[in-house]
Parts: sequence; C-alpha cells; structure tokens
Amino acid sequence: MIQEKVWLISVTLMGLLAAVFVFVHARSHRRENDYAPLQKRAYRLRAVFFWALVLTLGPATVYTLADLPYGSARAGSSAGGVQVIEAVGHQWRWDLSRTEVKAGEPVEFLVTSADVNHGFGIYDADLRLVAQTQAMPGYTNRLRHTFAAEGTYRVLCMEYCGLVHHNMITEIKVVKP
Ligand SMILES: [Cu+2]
Repeated sequence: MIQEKVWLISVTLMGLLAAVFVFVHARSHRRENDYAPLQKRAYRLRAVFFWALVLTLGPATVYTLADLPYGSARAGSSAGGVQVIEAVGHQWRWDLSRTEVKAGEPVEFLVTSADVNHGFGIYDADLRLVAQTQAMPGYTNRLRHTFAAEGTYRVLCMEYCGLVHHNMITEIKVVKP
C-alpha cells in the first residue's frame, strides 16, 4: 500500500527532524568564542542541502505532475460525440438531463447548484467513489469521466447541505455501447 510507505517515510523524516532538535539543544550549552570556522561549515552544509533539495524535489515534482488524475482539458469542449449530462443539485435532490450513458465513451458532466453548495459524487455498485466535483450555485463545474464498466452507478451528495442531505441520491445507468 502506497499509504503505508508514505506513512513510514513521514515517520522516519519526523524522527530525523526530532533528532536534529535534540542534537542542537544538547550542543547549545557549550560556549565557543570563535564562530568563523563554524559559520564556514554551516554555509558549506547549506549549499549541500540546497543542491540535495533541488536534485530530489525537482525530479519528484515532474514525476508526480505526470500522474495528475485529470483528463486533458480540451478548450471549448462538448464537441465530438461526448455524452453530456447536465446535473443540478437542489435541496434535496439531483436533476440530471439524462440518466443513461454508454460505457467506454467519455461523459461530460456539467454540474451546478440551484441553491447551496453540494458535492457531486459518482459511486459504483460497491459504493466506491469513481469521480467527483462540487456543485456550486452560479458556477458550472465540468467533470469528465469514462465509465469502463456497465452497471448502475449512484450519485450521492458529498457535502452536508441541510436536513435531508442523506436523501440526495440518484442513479446513472451505464449500458453497452
Ligand atoms: Cu448534501
């Protein structure tokens, strides 16, 4: 699990940082009169740290940016056989302009709200989240998703929006192309 690896790395780094604090604290009681050599050492260390950061974080940034989970945002869009579903959140229901789409072909959701903020979350039959965006009044969020598998998907509100929030459920049927 990637989470476990990240957790281990985080704990290790936190431990290292704590060790540095303890070390500095332990050494802080010693008195030195000539700081020039110390300063020189510190500056050299600083340069080493700087280049170590550049050389590790630079490639890490490029690598992780390549993994962004968003589809390519074609400007203008909506053309070229894309299935469009207009979705409007209300207290407390969803209005969808259509409820059946084809599997394996991109679907574009145009999501907005008629009243307050809602969360537009699409879940598969096992209630695993497959895509989500926010439904905001006065603004239309564009969400693109291609359903790989047929089946009945559920749209649930993901943001508490009042008394009957839990009832904001609707279905999308994904059928064979
Ligand atoms: Cu809600």
